[in-house]
Amino acid sequence: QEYTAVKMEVTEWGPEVSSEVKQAVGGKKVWMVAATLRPETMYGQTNCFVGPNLKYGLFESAHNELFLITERAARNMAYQGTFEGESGRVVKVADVTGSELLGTKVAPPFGLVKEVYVLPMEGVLATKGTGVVTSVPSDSPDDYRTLMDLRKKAEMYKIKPEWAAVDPIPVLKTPKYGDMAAEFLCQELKINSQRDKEKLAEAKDLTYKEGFYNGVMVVGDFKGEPVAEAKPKVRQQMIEAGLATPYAEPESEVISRSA
Ligand code: ZZB
Repeated sequence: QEYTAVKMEVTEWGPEVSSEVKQAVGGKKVWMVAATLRPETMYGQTNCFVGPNLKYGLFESAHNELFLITERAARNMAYQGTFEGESGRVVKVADVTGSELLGTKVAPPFGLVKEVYVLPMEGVLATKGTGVVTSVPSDSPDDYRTLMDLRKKAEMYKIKPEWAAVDPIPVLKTPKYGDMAAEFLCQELKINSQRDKEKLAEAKDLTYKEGFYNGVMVVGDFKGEPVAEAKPKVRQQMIEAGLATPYAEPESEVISRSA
């Protein structure tokens, strides 16, 4: 699976981030890096998700910068030429848990909203991507449902309501689902919680297919173009801007995950 790893610069730490982490960072630039299969939807980022119970680290990357991702992802990237230096070399400068990161502000690359907050998502898998997920609630049913859950029970999820205040942003339109596919399918399939895994998987599949085959961009440099054509172009622009990097998962893990 070839993902696009999108780099979201940390612009302000949340209230729970430890002084150890801040000290380890010093003045370095820190990127929270999210793996996505939908680079063309990055205009519609409204927040960033982490698993509150997952363990993350800050890892030395290129140009004296740090990547905030899972250790597993750092090991993979170290063999894919993402970091500077010898292949396979991983240097962790600090540990951080997902719950500590809530309320941290990041700058989503190509996002129409320039600064968004880190929020918790229950189903983030430690075994996929970087463990950091960028949220596009217009076109990802998981993201839409999670954002609505968080808005309903902000206190229970230990977030401030204003962190979840950005509404879904239309990015592309399709004949079947309009320009808010995720909301449409969550209503159509009566998906009432982020824990409704089976229906969410079905909604995700439908959204992927309809968007890819019948979607037309409604924002960005490729507005008016089919999604399938815009997808590689947006990806290339992000990579050239230094705001994304290709990321692949090892074959063995892909197989064991779907088995
Ligand atoms: C932005 C985005 C916009 C995504 C969208 C999807 C959609 P897949 O297909 O199963 O490989 N993701 C990435 N890492 C994780 C993780 N560790 N745990 C849970 N979810 C994760 O899934 C790839 C997608 O799952 C990624 O693409 C990411 O969300 C999420 F409009 O990034 B995506 C219809 C889907 N639309």
